[in-house]
Amino acid sequence: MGPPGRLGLVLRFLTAGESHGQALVVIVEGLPAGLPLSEEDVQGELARRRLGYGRGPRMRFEKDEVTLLGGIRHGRTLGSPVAILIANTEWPKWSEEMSPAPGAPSRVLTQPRPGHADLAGMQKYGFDDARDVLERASARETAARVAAGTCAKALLARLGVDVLSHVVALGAVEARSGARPEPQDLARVDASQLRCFDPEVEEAMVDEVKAAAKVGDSLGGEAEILAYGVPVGLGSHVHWDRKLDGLLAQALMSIQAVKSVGLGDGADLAGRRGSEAHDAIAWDADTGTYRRETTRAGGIEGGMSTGDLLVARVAMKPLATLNRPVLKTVDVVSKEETVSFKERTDVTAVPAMGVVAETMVALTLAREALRKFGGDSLTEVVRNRDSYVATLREPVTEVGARDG
Ligand code: EPS
Repeated sequence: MGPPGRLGLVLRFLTAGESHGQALVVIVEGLPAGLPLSEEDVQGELARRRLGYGRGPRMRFEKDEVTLLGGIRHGRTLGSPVAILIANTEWPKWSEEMSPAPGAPSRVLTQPRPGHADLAGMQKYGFDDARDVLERASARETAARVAAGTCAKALLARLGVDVLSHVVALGAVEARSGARPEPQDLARVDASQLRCFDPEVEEAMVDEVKAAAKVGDSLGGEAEILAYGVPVGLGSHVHWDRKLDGLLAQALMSIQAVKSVGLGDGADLAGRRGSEAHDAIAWDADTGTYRRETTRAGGIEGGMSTGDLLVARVAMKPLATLNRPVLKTVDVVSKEETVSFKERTDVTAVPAMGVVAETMVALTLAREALRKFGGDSLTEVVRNRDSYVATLREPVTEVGARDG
């Protein structure tokens, strides 16, 4: 993960596996030693990714069976790469169609589905079977990302950073109050059928899903990702590829079906006057720190975290697979016009996308935190962080008396 070359090496992860293959695998490299991490932690995050009214039946029978393969001993990381396996419980049904052994599939998919990777992938890689593309392009891959994100969240928790998300728009229904959950509200958000913080809006969203399901249609929406406790100074203004906003945008845009990412008030800022578009700086004499009074910039200025609440808003398009034959396509063999159709799919996956977006934000923040506070053990990382934070604190009683 991250830009290639030197910058990507601090904390990186690599996933492998196909949607209906035997398993997904992820290797996370760069975690310090001594970080508490358990199979239950990973299971817990994976279960959160399966949440949400409007998911297809596969979410009920596809259990994510986790095995920690390497890098962890007696509940703590060793500083070596962490390898996690997520078995696909659907594998027995697919073992022949997806077999790695030489042979041929029983059925070749020659009708690429619009809105998916199918056609461009077939052309680019020279495949005549859309399955050779769609199995890897599938959002099933995000289960492996979430497993990696569990490691990042565990590290961030030790640094006092909490990342959470909530659904703020689904189809035509939007939460307009601006109310934001805090870390202690996460269980309540996860208990909501659509991971929505406002119960009234949640009800309208459920109706929206029911209405779309009835006519075999799908829905997109938006999730807001919040990171509490981010220290000032992650990312940097000195190079384009070190800017935290740029790194977050890339990480979030890489999520399947995501079409836009905004930080703070995002695209809304473009239509405002400058006097209404920025966050005033205030001095907090009680804590001896600066703070912003609003979150318009989303906690990032000049590519660096400001130490205030980090806010990202991520928009997902409606899933391109529909339970209704309306999207036109062409058979790549006969060149005849046909329609894309599937009998089993999700109506919406926006609640799950929010959890995946948390993951991508957590991995980005953990990587940038390690770049700034890096050490071989968790103790060393925390010590580096503490000494940095101590240098930021100014004497609270002698305002104006500090000399360089
Ligand atoms: C997906 C289509 C559905 C989802 C799947 C992603 O699978 P299927 O076509 O087998 O019913 O259930 O998501 C997952 C399996 C998951 O774990 O998120 C797609 O086309 O991306």
